[in-house]
Amino acid sequence: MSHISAAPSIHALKGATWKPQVDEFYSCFTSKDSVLITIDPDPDAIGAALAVKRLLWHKVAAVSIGIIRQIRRLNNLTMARLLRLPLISLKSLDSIKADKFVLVDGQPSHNAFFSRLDYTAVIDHHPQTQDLQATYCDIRPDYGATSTIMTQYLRTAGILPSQTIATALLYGIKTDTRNFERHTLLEDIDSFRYLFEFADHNTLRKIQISDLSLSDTKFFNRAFSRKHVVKDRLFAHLDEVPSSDILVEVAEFLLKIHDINWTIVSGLYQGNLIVIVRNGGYRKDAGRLIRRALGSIGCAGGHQSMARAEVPVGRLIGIIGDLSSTSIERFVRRRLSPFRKY
Ligand SMILES: [Mn+2]
Repeated sequence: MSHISAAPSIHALKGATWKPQVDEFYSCFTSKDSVLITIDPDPDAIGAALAVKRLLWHKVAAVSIGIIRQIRRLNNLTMARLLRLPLISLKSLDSIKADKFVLVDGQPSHNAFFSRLDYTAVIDHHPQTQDLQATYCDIRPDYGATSTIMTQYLRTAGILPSQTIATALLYGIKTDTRNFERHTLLEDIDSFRYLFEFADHNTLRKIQISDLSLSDTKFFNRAFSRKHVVKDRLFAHLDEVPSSDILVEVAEFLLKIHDINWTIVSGLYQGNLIVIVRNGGYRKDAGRLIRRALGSIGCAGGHQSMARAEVPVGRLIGIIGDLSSTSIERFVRRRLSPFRKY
């Protein structure tokens, strides 16, 4: 449920009222410390970690950012590459050489890796799930992003963000608030507005649109050549696909066609027929459509503008006889036809 807080404190928006927190945070470290910031690398965590690294720069002997898993999301890989992010893969606890640990955008209980470290500081915006042992804790569950909190720290410390840090923080806020469509405070918008002039918007745009791999393009080819339009609905069956994500990518892309109001893209994945439905959302209900069409033979559900169904191929063969492209295409088209009466 998205909401905008009605009454942020006026001081919070001036960006300089977090001095007690920032002073206390700094007091946890000495110039001899070697500090490791650990993150589960999503954009908000990465942005926040870069800000902590910047805050501690020249204040401690060494500070680095360790990621507890490989980055898989293509947007995030693009971010790490284009911004040349100094991220270290943490393979095992034994390989870690640091005296102090900082956790941002997460809590020790979120992950087995985190839970084994003694943190000096934890800064997060998820609801607190357990008593925290860290010397310094700043948990603000009402905030849309940890990057918002860290932007306030930088401003309070009088540090202007570099282009790299501003771009990462901005992307962190955009991602976690889903462009302010999701849980958002005025503080998030204020940090966003502050970072805006420091960020590299060309790089940010490339990061945001980079969600395809070269090998995905063959499924677009398939969709273009096999598309079948019935009234304002576009159908495309793509046969075996390497993940259901590609069906979503194709369905959302084809919705760009101005007079297509529904895209219905299907494929076979791990023994299931997956059907993805997207629509313009206005006075339509993709979830209801797909439940009526396929709910009786598989699991089907969704919201107004997006829905998905999975039908085990065993059941499908029982209904249509075989798994040829033509049979499946016809089956999906018949079930989701605009002329079908329910
Ligand atoms: Mn977050």
